Amino acid sequence: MSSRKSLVDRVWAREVLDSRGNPTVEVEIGLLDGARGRAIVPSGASTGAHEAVELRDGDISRYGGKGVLGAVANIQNKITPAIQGCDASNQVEIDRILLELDGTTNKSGLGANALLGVSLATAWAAANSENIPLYRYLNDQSTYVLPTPMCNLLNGGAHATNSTDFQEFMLVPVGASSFHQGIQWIAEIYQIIKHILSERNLATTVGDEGGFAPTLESNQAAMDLLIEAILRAGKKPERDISIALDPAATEIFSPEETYKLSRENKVLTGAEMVDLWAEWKSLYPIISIEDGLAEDDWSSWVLLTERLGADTQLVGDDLFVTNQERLMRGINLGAGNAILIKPNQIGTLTETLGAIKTAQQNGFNTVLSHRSGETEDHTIVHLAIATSSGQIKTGAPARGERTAKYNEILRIEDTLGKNAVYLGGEPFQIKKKD
Ligand code: 2PG
Ligand code: MG
Repeated sequence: MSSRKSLVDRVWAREVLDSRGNPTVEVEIGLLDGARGRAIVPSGASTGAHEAVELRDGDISRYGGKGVLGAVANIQNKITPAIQGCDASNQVEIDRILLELDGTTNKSGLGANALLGVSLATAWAAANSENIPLYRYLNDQSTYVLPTPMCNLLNGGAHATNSTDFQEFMLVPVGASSFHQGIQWIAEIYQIIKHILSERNLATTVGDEGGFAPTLESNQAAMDLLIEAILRAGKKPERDISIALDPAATEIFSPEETYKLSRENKVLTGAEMVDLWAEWKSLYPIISIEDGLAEDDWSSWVLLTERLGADTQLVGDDLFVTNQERLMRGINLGAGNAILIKPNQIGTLTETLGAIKTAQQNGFNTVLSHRSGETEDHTIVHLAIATSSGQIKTGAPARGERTAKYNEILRIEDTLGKNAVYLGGEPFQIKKKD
């Protein structure tokens, strides 16, 4: 609803800290009616080469070069004058202005971190101006699907040194009857894993996303540990809890176009990686594999989709980078059947919602996702609920920046009561091609 009151009055931009202790961009937008909206931009470690550019200062005298004062200055000096007086409830127009000001395809002009902070803070301000939650502002309906969580219990790869080659070993409470029951199951298993690790004299320290990061003898040992913990919790693998993986295979892809599993002293071709996933799928209740192959290894992705795509969710993260053009390429080639949605990979809310829509129209599943460097910002929860994505990936059921998301879903579940729907494993089902 457009009214004079929702015109942008003031913009504040500042440098704040993320969960890794690195600086990041926070933006607040104040409207003429006094409503305010705030957003903080997250940051990845295993970033894809095709992501929009995150502007860092590179001045090594501050934060080891990771400062974001340049992005903040771009907001203050270039973006603010251009959006002051614009209608915050016209998100498409605000984002169009941002893209025009940036003037590049990869957002290197002003920085995707500058653009996204403004874009999301605008949406929050507009929702707050109407006094409704963001998910309802974006999509007003009577019932909402709460996302089934993919919870990261064991961290490896770029998120924890001296652990597994593969980055994320996640559990999905597919058999729970509500979100709160699902998160309870996962939190209980989290404590059980800690207990098992202590029994074996393994480290109980955690990685970037709050999951444990023990030094295990092989990648497969992490799978066995998950199964043991599920069973000790009195739950049935597959019926109650399934496994989702994000090996982040781009990180182990070498210039020779092979995959290096350092932990096991193995080097695999793309086809051999596909064999490995097929073997794991036959041994474990795997419901979803994200980035099982590298970001530009399209032919192996097609092979994997042919082999496992009928009954396994194959999620493109680095492959698609929330980018509609790359997503369309995957849809046309038959590479993957789902997309990970990270707003900071693309830079504006309008483009993020566009990627979700394109995916949904083409029968691809959508998973809203955090980054490994996170904050208390919980915008992704609202995006997952507004778009009926049905899935969210937001780390361990521990550490404040991860629980900020889970707790927001718990709050919304409580508020919606009977109008909140939890679909368990259903959103992971693969849509049949006609
Ligand atoms: C991923 C993410 C989030 P990062 O690979 O999916 O889990 O990691 O933010 O480091 O890219
Ligand atoms: Mg990933």
